[in-house]
Amino acid sequence: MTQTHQQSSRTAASGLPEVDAVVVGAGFSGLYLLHKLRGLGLTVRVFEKGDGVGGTWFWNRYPGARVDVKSMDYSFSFDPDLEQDWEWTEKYPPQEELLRYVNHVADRFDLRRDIQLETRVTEAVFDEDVERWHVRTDRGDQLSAQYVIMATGCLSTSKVPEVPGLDLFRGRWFHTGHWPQEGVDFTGRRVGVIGTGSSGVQAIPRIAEQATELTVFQRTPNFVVPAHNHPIDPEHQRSVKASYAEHRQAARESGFGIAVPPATKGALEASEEERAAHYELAWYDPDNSLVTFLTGYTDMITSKEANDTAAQYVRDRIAEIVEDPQTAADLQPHDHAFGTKRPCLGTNYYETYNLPHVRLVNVRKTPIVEITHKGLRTTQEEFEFDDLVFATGFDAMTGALTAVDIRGRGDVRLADKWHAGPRTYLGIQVAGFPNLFLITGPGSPSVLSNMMVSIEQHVEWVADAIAHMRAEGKDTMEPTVEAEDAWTAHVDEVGHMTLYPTADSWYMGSNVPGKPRVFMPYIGGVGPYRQKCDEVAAEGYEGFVFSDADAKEPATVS
Ligand code: NA7
Repeated sequence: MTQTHQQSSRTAASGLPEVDAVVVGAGFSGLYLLHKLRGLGLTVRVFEKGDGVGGTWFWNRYPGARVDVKSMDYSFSFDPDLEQDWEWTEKYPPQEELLRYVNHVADRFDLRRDIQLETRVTEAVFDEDVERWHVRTDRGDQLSAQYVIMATGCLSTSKVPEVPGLDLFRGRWFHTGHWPQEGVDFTGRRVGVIGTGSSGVQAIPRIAEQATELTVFQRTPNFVVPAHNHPIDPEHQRSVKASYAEHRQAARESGFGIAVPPATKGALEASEEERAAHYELAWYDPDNSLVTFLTGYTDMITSKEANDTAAQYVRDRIAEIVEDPQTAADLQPHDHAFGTKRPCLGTNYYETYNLPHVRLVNVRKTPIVEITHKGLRTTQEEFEFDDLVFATGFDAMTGALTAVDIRGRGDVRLADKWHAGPRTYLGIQVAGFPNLFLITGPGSPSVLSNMMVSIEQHVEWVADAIAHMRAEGKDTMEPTVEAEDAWTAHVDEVGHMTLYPTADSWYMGSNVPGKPRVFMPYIGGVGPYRQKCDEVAAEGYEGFVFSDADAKEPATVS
C-alpha cells in the first residue's frame, strides 16, 4: 500500500476533507510554498485572511510604504524567467509595485485556485491516533492535513497600544499595518501619529504633505538614514540580470542576505579620517543602503565603542538638518546602539520637522495618559485631532503563530510551550509538533535578513524534507527535545555576543507588555545558517526524528 493511499483511507474514515498540506498565509512564503509543494505532487490548501494575496504588502498600504531592501534583491530567484521578465522601476519599490509583483507571481504560476481568501485559520490540532493535523478556520472549514506550514509572516499581527480611551475618540483612526485599501486622504486635517519606527518614518513626511497640522508622538528616537530612492537605471537593471545567478548566490552566502563585500576591519582599527569617509559615503551615496552602515565594519554590532562612531555620525547629521535645537535633541537616539532596534530608511524624514505645521512631542518626557473623544492627553497637554495614526508596530515573530490555537502531542499548546520564549530547532520545527513547519520562524535569521532570501531557503528546505519523508515512507518529522534545546541555547548565545540584547526592541519582544524578553532571530548570518541547515539534511536530518506508520499498528478510526 502506498503512503498516500494509506493516508487517504484513514482520513476518509475520519470524515474530514483531506489535503496533504495546509499552508497558512498567502504572502511571498505561502505562494512559493504552494508552487513548490504542488511540484512534489502534493494537494495543498492555502488559507489567507486578507481578501487578496500579498501578506505584508497587502496590509501595509500606508502612505510612503516601501521596502528598504533594493528591488533587484527583494524578489524571487527560484525562476530565472520570472526574474528576467519582471522590470523593477525603483531602487526601493513602493507597496503598490510589490503588490503588483505578488499578484503577477500568483497568476504566472496559476496559484489562485488553491488559495482560499478571507479565511483565518483558528485552530490546528495534532491527532496522534492518525498522525494528522485537524485544521479549523473562522469560516467553518475543517480539514485533515498531513503537514501544516505556517507562512504567517514575522510582522503581521499589528499592535495598537493599550492606551485607555480609544473607544471614545470621535475622529478616524488607523493602524499602519492594517491600512484601508481605498487609501486615506488627510487633506485639511489635524493628524496625530504615534510611533517612529520604519512605518512612522515612512508615513510622517507623506502625511505632512496633506495635513494642516501634524503632531508626532515619539517614544524612542530611531536612527534614520537617507533612502536616496530613485528610478532604476535600465542599464544597471540589465547588468544585474546578466549575472543574476552569481548575484543571488552571493546574497545566499552573505551575512544579511544581501550581496555586499564583507568588511575587512573594525571601526576602531580605522583612522578617524577613514571612518568619516566611510560614513559620508554610506550617508550621501545614492546607491548605498542601510547595509553599508551595518556591515561596513566588522565590529559594528559587537562593540559599543565602534558602534558609537556610527551613532554619533547620525546624531551629527540630525543636528545639522533639524533647525529647532530642542526638536533635534529629541530626535537624536542615545538609548540604544545603531542597528539594535531596526534602523530606518527615510525620505525627508528629519527635514519634515522643519515644516511649520509639524511638531514633535517627546512622550518619554510627557507620556500619553489617555485618548480622549477629541484627541489625546499627555501628562502636560491636551491635543485635538481629526485623525489618529498608530504606527505602533507588531507582535513580531511569534504573534501570528500563537494567535492560532496550535496544539501538538499531548494537547500541548504552542503558546504554552513558548511561555518563556520561543523554542525551535533551526527556526523551522518545534519538538512535540510533528509536521508543523515554520517559515522564517524564531531562531532563524528571518527579520535580520533580506526576507526573500530567507523565505526561499526555508521553503526549499521544507519541501526537500517533505520529499525525503515521502521517499522514505515516513509519516511524521519533528525535532528531538535535545536538538531544540541546543539550538535555542545557541541562538541565545550568539545573540548575546552582540549588542542586540541591550536594546528594548521588538527583536527582544520588549514592545509587547508581558512578552518574555528573549532575542528571537538568529544573528549567526544567512550564509552560515544555510550551511548548517544543509549539513543537517545531508546528515540524514540530524536532530530530527521520523515516524513510520507502517511500523505501527494501523490506526483505528471510528
Ligand atoms: P516598530 O518598529 O515596532 O515601531 C513602532 C513604534 O511605535 C516605535 O517607535 C514605538 O516606540 C512606538 N510605540 C509603540 N507603542 C507605543 C506607545 N504605547 N506609545 C508611544 N509609542 C509607541 O513598528 P513599524 O511598523 O514601524 O516597523 C516594523 C518593521 O516593519 C520594521 O522594523 C521593518 O522591519 C518593517 P518604542 O520604540 O517601542 O519606544
